[in-house]
Amino acid sequence: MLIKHPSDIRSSEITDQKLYANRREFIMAAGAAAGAALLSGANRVLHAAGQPAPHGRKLDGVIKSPFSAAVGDEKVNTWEQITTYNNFYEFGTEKESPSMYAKALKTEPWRVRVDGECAKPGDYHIDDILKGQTLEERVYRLRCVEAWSMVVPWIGFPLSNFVKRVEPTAKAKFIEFNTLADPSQMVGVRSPVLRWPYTEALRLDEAMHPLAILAVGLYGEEMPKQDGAPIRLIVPWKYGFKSAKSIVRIRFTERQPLNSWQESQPSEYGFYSNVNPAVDHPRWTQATERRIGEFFRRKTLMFNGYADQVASLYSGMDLKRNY
Ligand SMILES: Nc1nc2c(c(=O)[nH]1)N[C@H]1C(S)=C(S)[C@@H](COP(=O)(O)O)O[C@H]1N2
Ligand SMILES: [Mo]
Repeated sequence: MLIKHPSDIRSSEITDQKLYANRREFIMAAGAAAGAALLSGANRVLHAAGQPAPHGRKLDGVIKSPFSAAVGDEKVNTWEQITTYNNFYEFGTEKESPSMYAKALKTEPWRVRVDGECAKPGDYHIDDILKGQTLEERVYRLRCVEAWSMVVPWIGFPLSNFVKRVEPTAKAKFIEFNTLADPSQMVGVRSPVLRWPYTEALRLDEAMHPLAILAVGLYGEEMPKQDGAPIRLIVPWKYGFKSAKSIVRIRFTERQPLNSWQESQPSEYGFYSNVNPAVDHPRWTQATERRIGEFFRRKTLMFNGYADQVASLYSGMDLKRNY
């Protein structure tokens, strides 16, 4: 995320609405678009190694959730887009890297350690975590802090169900998530681009919100490795980096944890990281976004379009200060 990708620069230049103000400038814009098309063609050749995930096991008993985003004019992104354009720094910093290297991730057996301020700590096997949960398909917008976005048909269950089960104590105010950090399976962990293990956290009331889910699949199948198999967090009203992948530890704390991104660049990545078109990233605008697969930029929506459901969590808070 620290690296500005040529594709991002390009799309912001060619879709700047001001360029269309008069005919002369429109012609200039058309020229830029042609150049961009050539560039993206070259990119495709350079990154030909990016491979869509192989299809996995079908998940049974999945119901459609009423919490899905009303997609309307928004198309759900394709399997290929969702599994070749990823952020998963444990497998490298290029968008195609996870699709190339995540094959090495061993997802069975998988346990999640639960500890800290809760009455039922322990090592929970993934089958045990899933026992008794109804899996739901939730079509959510994913908005990356890098100003691109996707629409993904996740499959999962409310995070709150699992939190209730492990009984946080009265002292628990935050919940922290850690990703596996095994350099023998994850080539990216050999480079110090972030502090490993990848660490993200939520306030406990955010974690209890019905929109926050633990996801175990997408498009009706078990989670592709590049998307965070076998279990990951999805918090749709926050920038994508809050949604930690391949979770091996969940910890309840009294104090606010320090997230990996916040630690690496505190001026750029705060604790809350709510999607907010009014608060720019220091190096680029958050007012618009490029939906993967689309040409024109879209306006970014407050809380990524989930304001009606989540705004009350932040009433009375200054969201410019608490970015
Ligand atoms: N462990 C881990 N989780 C992570 C990341 C990462 O680098 N490592 N990247 C985050 C970012 S920046 C985004 S935008 C989303 C991307 O999810 P996707 O690749 O499934 O679209 O995953 C998030 N979760
Ligand atoms: Mo992101």
